[in-house]
Amino acid sequence: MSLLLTFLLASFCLKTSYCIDFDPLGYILYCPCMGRFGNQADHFLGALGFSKALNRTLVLPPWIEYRYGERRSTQVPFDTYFKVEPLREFHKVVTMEAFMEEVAPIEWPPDKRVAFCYSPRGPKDVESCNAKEGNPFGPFWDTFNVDFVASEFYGPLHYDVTNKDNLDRWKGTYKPSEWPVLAFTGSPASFPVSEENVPLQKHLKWSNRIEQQADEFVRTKLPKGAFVGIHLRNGPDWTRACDHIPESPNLFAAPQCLGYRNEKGVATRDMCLPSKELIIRQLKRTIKGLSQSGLGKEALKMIHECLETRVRFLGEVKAVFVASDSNHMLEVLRDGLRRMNVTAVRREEEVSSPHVDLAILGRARHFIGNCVSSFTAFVKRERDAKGFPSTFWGFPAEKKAKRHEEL
Ligand code: GFB
Repeated sequence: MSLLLTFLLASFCLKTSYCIDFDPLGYILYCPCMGRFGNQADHFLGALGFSKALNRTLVLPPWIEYRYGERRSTQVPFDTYFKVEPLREFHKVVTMEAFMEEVAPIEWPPDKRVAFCYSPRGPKDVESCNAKEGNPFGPFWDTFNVDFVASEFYGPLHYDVTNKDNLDRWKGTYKPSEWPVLAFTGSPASFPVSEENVPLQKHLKWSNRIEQQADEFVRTKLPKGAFVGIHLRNGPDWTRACDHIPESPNLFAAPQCLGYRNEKGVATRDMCLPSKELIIRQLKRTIKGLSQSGLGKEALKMIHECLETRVRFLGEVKAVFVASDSNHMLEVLRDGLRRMNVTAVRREEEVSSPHVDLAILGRARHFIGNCVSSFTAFVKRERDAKGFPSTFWGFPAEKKAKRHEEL
């Protein structure tokens, strides 16, 4: 048996560009089945923290995308957008494609594929995770020809592995020798990302392809000088979501500015859906502030870092880069900023590649985002990790006197 295993391991090393060592401590697999990119990224950081705490290899799932006019989700390999190696410096990871090809035939054969969920999902009379019921659940597992033979309900265990008792129970209940693979129906993580997992963002590095596209845009489409990046989340789904602000004081990603316990206040309409007047006022104030701040210690540190990260920090602010899911407000912005000699620019092909927008926002001299949006949260975390500044629309609330003064 051990001879056979040695032979198999050796052949994997020959077949792939890197060796896949089986992890005797087991694997964690999950479907990032909730929301779009921002939500999935929050969940990813949680899953990474969870896997690290259980000391199991995290299988990097593809990103799930929803294309206009298509009934089934599309699965995009993890490494299309992010490098795998920097994650390896933090924890054991393997892409789902490699896992299914190299590891699953041995560690997770078809008759051992059990779906994990907290409690039964779907039809009440069936005690099952129904892991493949609906979109994106079915298409996700179908991409890898996975069917499940049974369900395992792990409740009342939960994902908070900072709780030692809970962590010990995960380890004790699901020993790697009996359960080499824990395959979760959804992400083993909370939304929004829990406070302790926020810093894990520093291990997520854009793939070369995304970096190149972002660099190319900054180089060829933005005027020479520094730029401010802004995120305008204002499509119809968002407008509807913002209607829930009065009864949801910490809606979606809002803890990123309000704190996880609302220490810094409650969400407001201005934060969720800022008016064009507020956007112009805040932008003018920000740009003015940047032009007045000399090259202090902080700026010098940034310039030093920009040599590595290719951030456009030097010189006067000449442009505002606008990322939006719907209305970029270019004319309004150009009009409002004309006297400051600042223009507003967007990417035309952005709908198909929001990731390039995110990477560009990560390179700005300053970023203003939407505190409630998890799309903004991705940029904010990336910039925090690099020590770059970010602020949010309508937060902290403007003082009335200040607002009138600037009209
Ligand atoms: O990323 P996401 O979960 O952020 O979902 P929120 C919003 C999606 O809209 C992104 C597109 O993944 C993009 O596909 N999008 C948003 C953008 N902003 C931009 C942008 O600036 N540029 C480009 N190119 N695309 C929440 C959802 O969105 O909205 C919730 O996750 C719910 O599940 C709620 O649907 C209403 O946190 O902003």
